Amino acid sequence: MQMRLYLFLFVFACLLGTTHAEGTLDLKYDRAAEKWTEALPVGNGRLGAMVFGTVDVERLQLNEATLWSGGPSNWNNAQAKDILPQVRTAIFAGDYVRADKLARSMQGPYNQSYQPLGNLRLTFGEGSTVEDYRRWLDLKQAIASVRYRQNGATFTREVFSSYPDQVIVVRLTCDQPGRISFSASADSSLRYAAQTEGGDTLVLTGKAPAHVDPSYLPSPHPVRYDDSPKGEGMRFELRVRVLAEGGEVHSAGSQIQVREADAVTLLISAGTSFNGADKSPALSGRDARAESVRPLQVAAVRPIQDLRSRHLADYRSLFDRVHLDLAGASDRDQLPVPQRLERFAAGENDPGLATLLYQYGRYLLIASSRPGGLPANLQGLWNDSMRPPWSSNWTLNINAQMNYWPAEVANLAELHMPLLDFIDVLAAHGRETATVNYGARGWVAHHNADIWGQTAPVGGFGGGDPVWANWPMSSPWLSQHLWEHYAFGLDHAFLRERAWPVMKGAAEFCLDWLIDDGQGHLVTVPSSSPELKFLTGNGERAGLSMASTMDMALIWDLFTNIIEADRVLHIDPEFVRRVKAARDKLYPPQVGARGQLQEWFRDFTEEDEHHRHVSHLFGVYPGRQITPETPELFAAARRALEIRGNDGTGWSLGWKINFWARFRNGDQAFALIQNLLRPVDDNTQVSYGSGGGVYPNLFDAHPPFQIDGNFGYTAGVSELLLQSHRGEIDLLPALPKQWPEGSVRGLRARGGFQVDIEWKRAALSEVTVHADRSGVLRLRNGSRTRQVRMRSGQSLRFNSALRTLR
Ligand code: FUC
Repeated sequence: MQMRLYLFLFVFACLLGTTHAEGTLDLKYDRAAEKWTEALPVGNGRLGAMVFGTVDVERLQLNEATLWSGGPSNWNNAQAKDILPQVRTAIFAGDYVRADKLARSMQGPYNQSYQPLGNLRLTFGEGSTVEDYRRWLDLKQAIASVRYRQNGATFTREVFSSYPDQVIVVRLTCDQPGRISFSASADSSLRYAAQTEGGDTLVLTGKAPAHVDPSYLPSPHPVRYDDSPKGEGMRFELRVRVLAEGGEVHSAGSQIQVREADAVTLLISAGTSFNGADKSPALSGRDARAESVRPLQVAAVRPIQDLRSRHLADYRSLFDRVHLDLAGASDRDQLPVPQRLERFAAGENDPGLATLLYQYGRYLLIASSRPGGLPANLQGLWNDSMRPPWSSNWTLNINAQMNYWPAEVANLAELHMPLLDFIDVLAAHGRETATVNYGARGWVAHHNADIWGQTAPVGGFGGGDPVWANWPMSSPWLSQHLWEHYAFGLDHAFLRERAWPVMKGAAEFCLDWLIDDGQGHLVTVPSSSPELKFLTGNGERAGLSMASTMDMALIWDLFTNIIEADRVLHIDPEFVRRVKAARDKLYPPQVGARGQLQEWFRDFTEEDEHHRHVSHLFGVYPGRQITPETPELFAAARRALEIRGNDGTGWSLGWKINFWARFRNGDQAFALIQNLLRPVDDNTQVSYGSGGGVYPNLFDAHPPFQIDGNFGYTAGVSELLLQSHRGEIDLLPALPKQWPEGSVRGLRARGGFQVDIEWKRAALSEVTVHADRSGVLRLRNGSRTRQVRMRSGQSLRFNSALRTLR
């Protein structure tokens, strides 16, 4: 058995041409994908493909980030303003069940759904037996490859999605001339027509539905097209140009056929009529055809080597910034991912797998979030369903934010911009919602957002449970992202021009939303702790009460960031005075009977003590209200986390890694990492309880697939190695004992620093800090501290005692 394993490893290593001393960052497989969660993702922030790697019929399942159902609409609900006082009265009277019932009438319509673009299929025909089949995704190059031998020839397929050229490139080669023959076709689950153009190009045109109901809503007609002349619906076009070297290319019906070529390049381009959140994609949309033709024309005249080198230069300029090495490479690097997952689940340590998943999070952010585009949605960019789980939208009570936790610390700050741009859309729409629904100033957004910038509570006018649908706290949470972008990079112009107006708008809403509880505290009413119910005095379940711990923590965070921003900007002293006064009166965090940080303003019993949401710990992470400097609350928060337990959905496990990092407990964090890396077979059924893990392609499993857990993990591992939320750079605050040796290069810390850390025998051995801005560097390692003034552009090296090295 052992012999066979080593032989297998050797063959695998030779086939991929890698020496194991170097280590790889490849996701490897020895068979084609059968299920979608085995296929490998590529993306350039806008165009995505899932590559199956099947020998006979290759399938690329395609996405374009702007392809959504619906169009702009009015989701605000003026009736909400009249109901609000009634809800408040019920809550002050302790009638929480009635408050829940009333709040349903404050809702608006459900949001729209992200749509799949289509499939490109390359039919090679049945050949003879396949030998030495390999498939892998190389994270160092962002290229998905397939290689196999058939009839004495070796065939290779490579797929990448190029950001500079805005096309997906498929390159087919063979070590023998004239051996590549196939036919190419395209299809879609949306309404479409396929044809060919010029003998070498597939063209698929279509229109998206005017409305798609969310996946969780039972509905007799969930997908609705509008065929009337002025009917809503986004137009789209997919084009595939087939460029062969040698052989013949011609069209046959709606297919392109290639005969006996030496090599072939396929260029995939797509466009939609999306023209911004406020314009009807049907009536005042962009020209989807022009959008898909333009990049194709330019790319088609570039030699394949140029397409490839332009892609690599762009990708590496982002990916190469962070290098993580957890005890070097091992033989396991050569194993297919499913085997590695099984062994890890059986208790074998595999630091290379932890590294692979870490860098996969960075890879996925580069592939799904690029400046000028939309932010990574619940599935990043990759979706094959017209009714994807939770509409594949932006869920704002944890999920969309978690997607961006690694952006700053893992040195991909410009990839944060799509979220920050999207927040501008929500801030504009949310101003209207605040006025119409609540008669409040500033801007508000609720639990769900879609490409149209939905800001009202969803729920279909009463169908959604207020414990999730009516949560109105997105504006303070999203504002944290603007502040963090500043805190890491110290770009003053950004703070003044972009961040401040949005943060101020969020604070204006909070100031209007907070009311006096009659005992000198400011409280939010109604208020929920997403998405957990509590038991009322008479044993009923309710979701709404007042001053949930998360609401207060979010508002504290926003107000604190406003106060700190003011120290730099000094532009609105009167407003900041109001914010300060309000912060002092916020209902404070409470400690409950179990010694735990309370989740609600009273020590209610939770409906489920192991619930996936851990909202009351926002102040620990991603907030910074609860730290070792607040020892009682810190201990109570840790107790609350212990009560929640170590299981949960994928994203819940990801969040808990970050919490344990902040609690400086690497071993607990590692226990969560073990759970997060649990192999999940193709379980597409929604599970709200335990059962998170990863699929064979390392996509995070809620289940079903949801990408936030991937990003939460990458943020969490960064947080184990470096923290900077307490005004100092804390080195190795929570190193798991399973990673005694290692190094990380290129992590970013607040204050404009980049940090390289090396450790041996579980202790710091050396650290190098590079200052992107002039300022005071405060370093901490355990109880050791060091303070030095640094100039912009300067690098300093320190030893384990934090003494400067020459
Ligand atoms: C929230 C979570 C669910 C899921 C969904 C997208 O509703 O409670 O677990 O992540 O968002």
